[in-house]
Amino acid sequence: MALLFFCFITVVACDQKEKVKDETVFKVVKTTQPIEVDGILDEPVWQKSEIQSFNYFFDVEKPSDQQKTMFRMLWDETNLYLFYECEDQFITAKEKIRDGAPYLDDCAEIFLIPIPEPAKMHYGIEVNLFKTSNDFIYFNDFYNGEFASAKGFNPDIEIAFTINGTLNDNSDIDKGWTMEMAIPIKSFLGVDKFYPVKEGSKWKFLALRQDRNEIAGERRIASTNFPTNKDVHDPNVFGLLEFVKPF
Ligand SMILES: [Ca+2]
Ligand SMILES: [Ca+2]
Ligand SMILES: [Ca+2]
Repeated sequence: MALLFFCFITVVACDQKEKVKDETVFKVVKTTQPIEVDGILDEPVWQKSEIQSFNYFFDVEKPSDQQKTMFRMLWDETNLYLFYECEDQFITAKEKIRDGAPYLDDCAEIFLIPIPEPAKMHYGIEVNLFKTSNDFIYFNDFYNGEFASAKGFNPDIEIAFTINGTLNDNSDIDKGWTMEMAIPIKSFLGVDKFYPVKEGSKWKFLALRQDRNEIAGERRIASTNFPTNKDVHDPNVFGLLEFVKPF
């Protein structure tokens, strides 16, 4: 009986390993050069980073809703660095209060689980073009099957953006915007004990963008780097990233 049980466990473990092996892994390259967080992609190391585009859209109602986003990420001993390049014909921002609703604006977002499996929690950071951040720890099943967000999570994120166009003025057609962020690794202190930020560690993540194109109302389009079922907080739709050494 004991042997049977052992075999069963082995098969399950092998299955899970296969799953992990088949998954696309987004490589996050280590930078040995300082990154100036200014919204400009001129550090040579960014050219060595992998690029993911956000090809999975939802709530698209017209062709102009489907706007392109390119996403890059780097790491060093102190920070995770993120870079979003967003094409955008209508650049908008409203929310100015931290932990409010910047996700109803043009907004760059990242959800992170500091282990390579879908836990029932993730860190979320969502930033609009007023540098307003909604940052939280999301619990999928906190109480009676309901989620809850711990919004008291307020990491000291460095944020910079550029705008090629006009903010909150739809009388013209804009080109787009960029956002560069440095998220301190110490924000994950304690929870990173299993897979600390170092070469070879893998984390689950989802990178996304909200795209608001109208000044009035709350209509917006979302796009992600991995396919989702519209529930972007479902950890089962997250993909994998791996921290790798400098090229
Ligand atoms: Ca820069
Ligand atoms: Ca917060
Ligand atoms: Ca927009």
